[in-house]
Amino acid sequence: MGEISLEEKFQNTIDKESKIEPKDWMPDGYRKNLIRQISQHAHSEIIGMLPEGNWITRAPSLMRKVSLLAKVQDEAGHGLYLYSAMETLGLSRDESLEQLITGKAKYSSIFNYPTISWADIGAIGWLVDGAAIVNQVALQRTSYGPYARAMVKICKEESFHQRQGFEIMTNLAKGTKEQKEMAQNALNRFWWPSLMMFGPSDKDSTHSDQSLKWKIKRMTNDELRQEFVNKTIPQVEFLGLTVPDPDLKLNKKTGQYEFGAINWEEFYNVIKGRGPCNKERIAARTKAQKEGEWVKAAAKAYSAKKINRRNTKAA
Ligand code: BYC
Repeated sequence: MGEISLEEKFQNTIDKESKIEPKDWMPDGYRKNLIRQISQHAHSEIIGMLPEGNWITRAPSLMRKVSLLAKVQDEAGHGLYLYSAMETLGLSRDESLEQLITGKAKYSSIFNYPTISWADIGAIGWLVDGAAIVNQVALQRTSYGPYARAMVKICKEESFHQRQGFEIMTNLAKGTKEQKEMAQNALNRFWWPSLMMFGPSDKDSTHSDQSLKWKIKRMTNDELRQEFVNKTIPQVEFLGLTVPDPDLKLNKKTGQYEFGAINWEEFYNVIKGRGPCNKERIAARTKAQKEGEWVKAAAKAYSAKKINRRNTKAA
């Protein structure tokens, strides 16, 4: 039997559901595609802190403030796990953050929408974290070890966020007439953007075929989107709310909810930087990076000093 190539060996490892680890040989395209996806995922986590952070000082009670603060901190933690996973592939955190503020790297479209009422915080926890979980549960089986392991921890925390958001929505939906209207209004604005989080339809997705072959992605964009709709509509009904989709219906034969056409023009506008809050989000990140520079410099100088001291002692 002849020798198999590195590429074949790599694909065999993936086909038998073993993980690829940082020091393993991998094709350049696999590395690049993973850096792209993981860094965009990390950027989404930290940009995702902005619309929610907007409500920390205005949360309606101390309990709500504490839980929102904890959620936003969790998102920062998710960013850190993901940047660490990305760094094992050779791109530094600084380079990656530079790509975020220059627009070279994307982040999730959903965070370019404003949070204009308290109900939006409920809707984000319920729908946005809900959509993120559907995707991330599948990504726990992604072929790259550090990414898969980060996902396990992230999924646990996102499930808690989703429950927290649903509880806010339940209180509002079962509250006064004005509160119910606020909940319905948030659902109206966040429903379609949540469906867009899963990316373009399968026929227009550029990376899916290769990512599925390499098991970077385990399900297609449309499969994940359908799963999210199937899971979420019974929750909408429980809340006594309605989704802004006149075409939504349950197909009794397949058990799947069929939904109306997504406005792809809106999606592409948002991911090209023309959404309602793109400029504001990048400006906030740029400011944070500039103003936080001294903290990074101080931390680096401190750790260099510690290493020096350790080396001097050892000598
Ligand atoms: N927004 O070939 P495709 C969270 C881009 S949740 C912006 O299908 P792929 C959080 C795509 O990057 C959200 N851009 O791409 C939750 C590509 O452009 P490039 C984060 C999008 O990668 C609560 C082009 O469109 N989750 O963090 O195979 C609180 C063609 O698309 C979007 C993840 O990132 C979008 N929605 O599939 C706080 C999960 N969709 O790169 C935080 C990991 C597509 O060629 N990522 N594009 O310039 C994934 O699973 C996949 O990357 C996606 C897209 C399913 C999102």
